[in-house]
Amino acid sequence: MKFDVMTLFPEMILEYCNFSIMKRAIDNKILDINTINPRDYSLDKHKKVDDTPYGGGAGMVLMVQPYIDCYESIKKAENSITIMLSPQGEPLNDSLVNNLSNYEQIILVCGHYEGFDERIREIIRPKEISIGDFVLTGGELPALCIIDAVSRKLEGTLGKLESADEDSFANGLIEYPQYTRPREYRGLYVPEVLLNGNHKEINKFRLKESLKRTKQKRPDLYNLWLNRQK
Ligand code: 4GX
Repeated sequence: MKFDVMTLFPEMILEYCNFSIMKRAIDNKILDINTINPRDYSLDKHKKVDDTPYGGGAGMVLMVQPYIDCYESIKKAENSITIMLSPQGEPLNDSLVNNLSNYEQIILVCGHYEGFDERIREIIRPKEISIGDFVLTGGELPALCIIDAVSRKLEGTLGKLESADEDSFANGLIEYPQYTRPREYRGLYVPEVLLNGNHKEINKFRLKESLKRTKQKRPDLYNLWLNRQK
């Protein structure tokens, strides 16, 4: 899968992807991360990419020309989608991440400052996605959230030991508590059931703990789970 990220700060994207599981997936050719900088497409003699808003007001607006020329320079695969990161977008969740993992190419458009000249949206017609109801300074962190969450769904990204079918949202519940050595620490013990090798009992314990936590911490997810059991 290929990600093309349009950003004024390509190092933010590339640096994150240079570690841990992301780096391994890139080295193994499961992932290809490419950045394109709209500033390189500015026709202005000072390479300007933003300007003051028509009608007045605070802040700057990203200019249509550098963004459109940059966008049009990207080679589009047959099965590609363009996403703009924005607080007005569709909320990101596990099912949207699963849908995105079926594309061959994802183009991510990151903004900064007050936002884009509206004509950028009109011409590109991107899908808009939000990572939550709060305001960031730029679209790079949300773009990385999408890259990271989608990448771990791809075959071969996670090892057997980090399987994605066993994570929180595979069954719609919050994760059960986990323990490793030592058996006792400051008087706190690992639950006995995890030590006896009875996997039927262990699975029963883990499901019970997942349900208890989900009911308490995320009643919205708990109700969805209950309805799915019917
Ligand atoms: N989930 N931001 C984008 C610039 C901007 C403003 C308006 C388009 C339209 C965010 C979020 C988020 C801050 C990223 C504003 N771009 N993005 N940026 N929450 O807060 O996705």
